[in-house]
Amino acid sequence: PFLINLINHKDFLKGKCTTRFIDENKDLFRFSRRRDRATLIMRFLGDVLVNGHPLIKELPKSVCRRKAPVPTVDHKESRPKGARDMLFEMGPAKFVQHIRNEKRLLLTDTTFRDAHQSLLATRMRTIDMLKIAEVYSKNHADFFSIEVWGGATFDTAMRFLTECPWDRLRSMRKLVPNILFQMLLRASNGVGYTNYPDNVVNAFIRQAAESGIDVFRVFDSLNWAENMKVAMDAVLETGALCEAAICYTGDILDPKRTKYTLDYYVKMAKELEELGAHMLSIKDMAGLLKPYAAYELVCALKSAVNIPVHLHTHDTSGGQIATLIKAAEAGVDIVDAAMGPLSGLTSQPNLNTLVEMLRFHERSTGMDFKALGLLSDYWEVVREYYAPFESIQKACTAEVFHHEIPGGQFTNLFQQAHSMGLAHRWREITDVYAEVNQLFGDIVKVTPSSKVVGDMTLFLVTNNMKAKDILDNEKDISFPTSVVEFFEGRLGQPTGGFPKEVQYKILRGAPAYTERPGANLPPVNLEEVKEKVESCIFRNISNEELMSYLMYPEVFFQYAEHRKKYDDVSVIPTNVFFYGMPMHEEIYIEIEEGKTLIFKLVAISTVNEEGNCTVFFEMNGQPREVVIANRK
Ligand code: BTN
Ligand code: 3PY
Ligand code: ZN
Repeated sequence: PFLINLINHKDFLKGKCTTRFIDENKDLFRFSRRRDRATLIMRFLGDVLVNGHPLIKELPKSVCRRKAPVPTVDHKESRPKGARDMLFEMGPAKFVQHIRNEKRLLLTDTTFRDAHQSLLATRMRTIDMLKIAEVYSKNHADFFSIEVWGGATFDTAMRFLTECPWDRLRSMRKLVPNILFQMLLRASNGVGYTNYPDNVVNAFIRQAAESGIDVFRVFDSLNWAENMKVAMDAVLETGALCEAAICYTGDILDPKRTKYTLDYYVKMAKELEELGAHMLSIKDMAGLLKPYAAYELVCALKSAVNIPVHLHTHDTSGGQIATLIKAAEAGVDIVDAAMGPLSGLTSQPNLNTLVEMLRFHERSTGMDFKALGLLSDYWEVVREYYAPFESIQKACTAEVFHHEIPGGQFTNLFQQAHSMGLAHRWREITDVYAEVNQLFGDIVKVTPSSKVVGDMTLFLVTNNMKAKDILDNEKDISFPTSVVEFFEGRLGQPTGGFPKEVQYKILRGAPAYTERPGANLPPVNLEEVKEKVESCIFRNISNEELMSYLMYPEVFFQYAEHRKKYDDVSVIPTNVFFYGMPMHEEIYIEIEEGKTLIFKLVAISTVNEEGNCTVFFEMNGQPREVVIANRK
C-alpha cells in the first residue's frame, strides 16, 4: 500500500520529488482500506480485460451492455405488510393455519434460485438479484415467498462466481424484510453432495436462519424420512418454517408402477407431519407429475394432513402449467413458478401466465398483471448477461416421462454429453439413464442420488456398455465413486432397500451401512476447525465462512484466495465481470453502501518482453494503471 500511495501521489507523478519527499508527505502512510479495495478490484478488471474471465471460453456475438430496467418504487412509501410480517405476528402454528384458510392461490417466485439453476447453470450473480430486490419488497409483497438460496447456488456462488453466498443472503434480507425467504436444503446433505455429521447440519441450519432464511424446504434424495429428522428438528428449533418435501417420482396413474403409489406418498406425508413439519411440499424435481395425477395427489394429501401443501415442478415437458392449475383446483395452497423470462423448459412454469390463467377464477392470485410485466422486463435483460451459460436444449420434451431426469440435472447432463462428444448419442444416454435407474431399484432421483445415476450412465455410454453389463461377472468394472458410495449406504437407504445382486457386484461383497449415515459420522469440533482454517488463510473467519468451509473445504480455500487477491468482486456489474469493460465508457461500481467508484478504461498495452500488459484506467477521474501477466 505504501508503494501504491507513492506512485499515485500527485506530486510524485509530476516528478516533483526530492530525497525528503517521503518525510514531508505523511499522507503516504495513510492507507485507506477503500483505496485498497479499489486497487484490488481494478486488478480484477484488468485481469478480465487481458486474460478473459475463466468461465467464458468464447465471447458472445454481441455482449449485452444494456442496463436491465428497474421498475420505479416509491422510496418514501413504507413497505406493504408481507407474509414475513405475518409470520412474526402470528408465529408459525397460527401462520400456517392462516395460509390454509387463504382462498387465493399463493405463489413462490423461484427466479432467484431454481430458475437460473435450471436454465443458466446456476450462474446468476448477487448484484443482479440485489438490483431488483427493493422492487419485490415494495411492489410485490403479495408473494408467499421468494426462493433465494440453497440447492446448487451455494456451491456455484463460491466456486464459479467467487462470491460469498452468505453475503448474498444478508444483503437480500436487508432490502426485503417483508417477504418470506425460502431455501432448498438437502437434509443431511446440507447444500452439498454427501451426508454431513449431525452437528454440522445443525450448525449450518442455525446460521442460515440467523442470516435470513424463513422457510426451509427440506428433502432427502431417497425420500427417507428418518434421514430428514435431524435437519427438520434443527429447523424447528430456530423458529423458522419447516417445509418438509416429498420427492415425486414415477406416475401414480400408472397401474404397472407399484413402488411409488398414492398410498406411498400419503404415508410419507403423514410421517413428515408427525415429525413436526409446518408445511408439506410436493417436490416434483423432474416434472413428472401430470395434471390428473396432481389432482388426485393434492386431494389425498389435503385430506391426510392438516398443514398447507406447496407444489414445486419443472416444465421440462411443457405441460406443467396444467398441473399447477389442476393442483389449484384440488386445493393446493401454494405453488412455485418463475418469472416469464426465466421460466419454461427445465425451469418452473411461467408465473405471469399462471396468474392470468387463474384470473376471474375463485383461486385467482389477484396479482397485478402490469407490475409483473415490469419485473419481467428486468429479468429479460438480466438473462442476456448470461448468454454463454444458456442450455443448448431448445424445446420441451415428453421424453422426460421416460428418462425421469430432474430439471437441474437435465441441462447439466445434456451439456456434459455434448462436451464429451456424445451429443449424437443423447437418446442412448437417456435410455441408459432409465435402465440404470431400474437396475438400481427404481430410486428417487434428485441431488445427490440423481448424480449417482448420471455418473453411472455416462460411464456406461463412454465405455459402450449397457446397464445390464454391470452384472456381467466377466467384466471387472471400476465404478464411479458416487456409485460405490451410494451402494455403501452413504446417502441412506432407498425405498425397498438396495437390489442385492447389484450391490454385491459393486461393493465386491464388502458390507454396507444400513443405519442413517449421520449416525456413523463423528461430530466435528467446530472451534478446532475454525482455528485450523484461520491459520491456513491468515485471517479470522466468521461463523458463516466456517459453514462454507465445512460444506466445501477446497472450494472455500480457493474462494478465500481469490477474495484476498481481488477483494469482493460481487459488486462488479455482470457484463463487466464476465466480458470486461468497454473502452472509454464510465462504469459505476458501488464498493459499499454510498461509496461508488467510477472506472473508465483508457488503453491496454501490447504484451511486453516479460509477458505483461499494462491496463490504463481512470478511476474517479485520476489516471491509474495495473500491470497484468498475460496468461493466454
Ligand atoms: C442436479 O444435478 O440434480 C442439480 C444441479 C447441480 C448443479 C451443479 S453445481 C456444481 C456443478 N457445476 C455446474 O455448473 N452445475 C453442477
Ligand atoms: C438441488 O438440490 O439443487 C435441486 O434443485 C434438487 O431438485
Ligand atoms: Zn426444482
